[in-house]
Amino acid sequence: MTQASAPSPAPSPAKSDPLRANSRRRIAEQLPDATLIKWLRDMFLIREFENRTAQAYQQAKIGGFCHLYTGQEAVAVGTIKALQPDDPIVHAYRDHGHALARGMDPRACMAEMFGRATGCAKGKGGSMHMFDKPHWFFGGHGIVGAQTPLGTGLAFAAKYECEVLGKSLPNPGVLDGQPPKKKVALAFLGDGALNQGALHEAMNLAGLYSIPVIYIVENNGYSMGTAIQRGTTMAHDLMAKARAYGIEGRVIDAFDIMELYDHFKPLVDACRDEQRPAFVDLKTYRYLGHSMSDPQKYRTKEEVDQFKAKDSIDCLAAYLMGDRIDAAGKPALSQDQFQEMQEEVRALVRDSVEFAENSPVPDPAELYSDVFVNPQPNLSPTAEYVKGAKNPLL
Ligand SMILES: Cc1ncc(C[n+]2csc(CCOP(=O)(O)OP(=O)(O)O)c2C)c(N)n1
Ligand SMILES: [Mg+2]
Repeated sequence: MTQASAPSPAPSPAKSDPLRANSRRRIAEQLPDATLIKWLRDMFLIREFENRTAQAYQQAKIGGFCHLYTGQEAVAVGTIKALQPDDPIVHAYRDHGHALARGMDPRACMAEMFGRATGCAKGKGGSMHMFDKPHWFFGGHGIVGAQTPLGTGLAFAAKYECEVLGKSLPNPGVLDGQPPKKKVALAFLGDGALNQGALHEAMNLAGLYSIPVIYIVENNGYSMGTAIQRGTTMAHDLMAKARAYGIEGRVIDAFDIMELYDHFKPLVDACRDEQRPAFVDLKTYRYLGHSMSDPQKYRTKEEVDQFKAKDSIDCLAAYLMGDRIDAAGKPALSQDQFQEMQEEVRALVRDSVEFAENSPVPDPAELYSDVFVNPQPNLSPTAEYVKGAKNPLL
């Protein structure tokens, strides 16, 4: 069988790069200790949350599909911290980390996985459907690539509010009632979504109408068990796909959160300012299987270990406790402070599990609420909508 794309090597761990030193120097100058310490804490929260999720899954307390984010934490934290709090975000199904990085209460996130009424989607979505409107987090989507047109639509809506409605109405914010302003939407996708038609239709419109959406490819090298170069053309130069739609972007090493932020933040600012799209190929890696059941025959333990040696959390912790020192030689973070941080996070995650366990399951009457198609109108609180009397869309 022939392949159209040039052969591309298996994913390789980030090489030491002189540019990284420049990134660190810029970030060190721009950002205070407290900000970097918060990044570390947020990445550690995701790691710990996923550990406890795995445990609860093995104990059959969580059911359904469940995909852990362990290893990719720097992507969610480093990109989302570059946003304004009301910039919209959409994601695929490996979404717990993004929800937490965006500020979702860990209790609501864990309870959702436990299928409890206190979950962020009232326990009806589960692991793949985290949703948090106050934080402008619009899912959590299970169909590969399906979220990318939604992200494009959210960006289009924000641009339309700002450029069209904003000129004619005094306070027209449709989604939040706030005066419109320039926004950027993030549409996260996996490398496996690169070949979905939905993505290409969305990118075409984004290029055509200059829509301020950033397509973030979390390129962890695999789509389930298929290595990227086996299933995707131009795997060695994904930017070619964006260039075809007139969209600019860049490749960023996403193992080092400081380097990621250093390159990503200016891109967000430019897309906001110029109201235009972008596309980024973020090199990352997942440490665990695709989902909870994955024998991982498609890769070796040595390959995984090579990436673990570049762990984002270890790297930032080492920087804060070693390299980043003040004039008196004191590190930005002491061993004791790091210990305290870990204990605080562990307690928070334990609390989220207890909260989920002690929460009620959804009322059966909820079964047909908040759904588009109601096969049982007589059993549903939305019955009147279905009969047409109160349908807000008619
Ligand atoms: C349209 C569609 N096709 C197939 C699937 C089955 N599926 C679920 S996850 C997945 C792999 C996606 O990999 P990638 O986008 O790289 O994300 P990652 O799991 O690496 O985060 C596939 C094929 C699906 N959910 N939707
Ligand atoms: Mg992937």
